[in-house]
Amino acid sequence: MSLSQTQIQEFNERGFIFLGRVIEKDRLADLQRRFDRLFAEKAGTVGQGFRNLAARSDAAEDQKVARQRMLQIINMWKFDPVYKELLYDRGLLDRVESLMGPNIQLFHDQSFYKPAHDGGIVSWHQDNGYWQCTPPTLVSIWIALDPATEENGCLLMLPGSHKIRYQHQKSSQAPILLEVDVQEKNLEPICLGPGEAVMHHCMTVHGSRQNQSARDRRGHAIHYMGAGTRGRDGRVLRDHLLLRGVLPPAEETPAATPQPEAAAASR
Ligand SMILES: O=C(O)CCC(=O)C(=O)O
Repeated sequence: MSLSQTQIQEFNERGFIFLGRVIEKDRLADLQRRFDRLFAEKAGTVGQGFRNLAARSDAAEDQKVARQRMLQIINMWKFDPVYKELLYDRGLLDRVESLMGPNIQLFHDQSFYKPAHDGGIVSWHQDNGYWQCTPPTLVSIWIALDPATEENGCLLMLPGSHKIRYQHQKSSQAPILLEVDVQEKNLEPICLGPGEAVMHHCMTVHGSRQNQSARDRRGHAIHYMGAGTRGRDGRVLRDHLLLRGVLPPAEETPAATPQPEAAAASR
């Protein structure tokens, strides 16, 4: 299902839009089961795409002693065929195509498990503050696998923030997360029902708070890029999965100037 002109306009103005329900009940139950199985398998391990973002760092000793849990599995699709199939979901890709055209690659996907009672935060950040892709036009679809509420640490977005390139600093959390100053009062809570989704621009400031409630908050994000997007080293990310359309021929993708990581990572 393509986006309407009104949705596209809203996305361009605010940097995100609510998509409503994108996953039907039976499929959702399957995704939840597979999510739980993978997180249970990886519990107590470190690495291979799994980590606790609430730990002080990615070092094994910090990961083991962390008091809170904001658990992440990067590249779920590599671990589970149903998550791989989801990458090619026609309804999701049609919406992405409305924003970035017919040639779409996967940047990566990831699942987030913020458990009841001790779920940790995700610092405010712009995704591309870390990814450093060119052009910075990637979009993400974040799908709720549980009700996502203010109590259990739903996503919060800063409307209009995708129009500004904020300076980031390394977070005191795992080094992969970046921090940016936000006026908290301007944040908009992204409350979703299970199977509902939000779509956001890679420059939209977002994050999430602790989960001290009695309900888990599970979510799954797919990050899409226009075919031919370049990574932080200026090279075209040719080896990423092509989800729809075609890759531009190599001769049509002249080298870009690498993004200066230090500039974006310092305040
Ligand atoms: O699930 C969260 O709380 C954070 C998700 C996030 O940062 C993202 O999908 O880009």
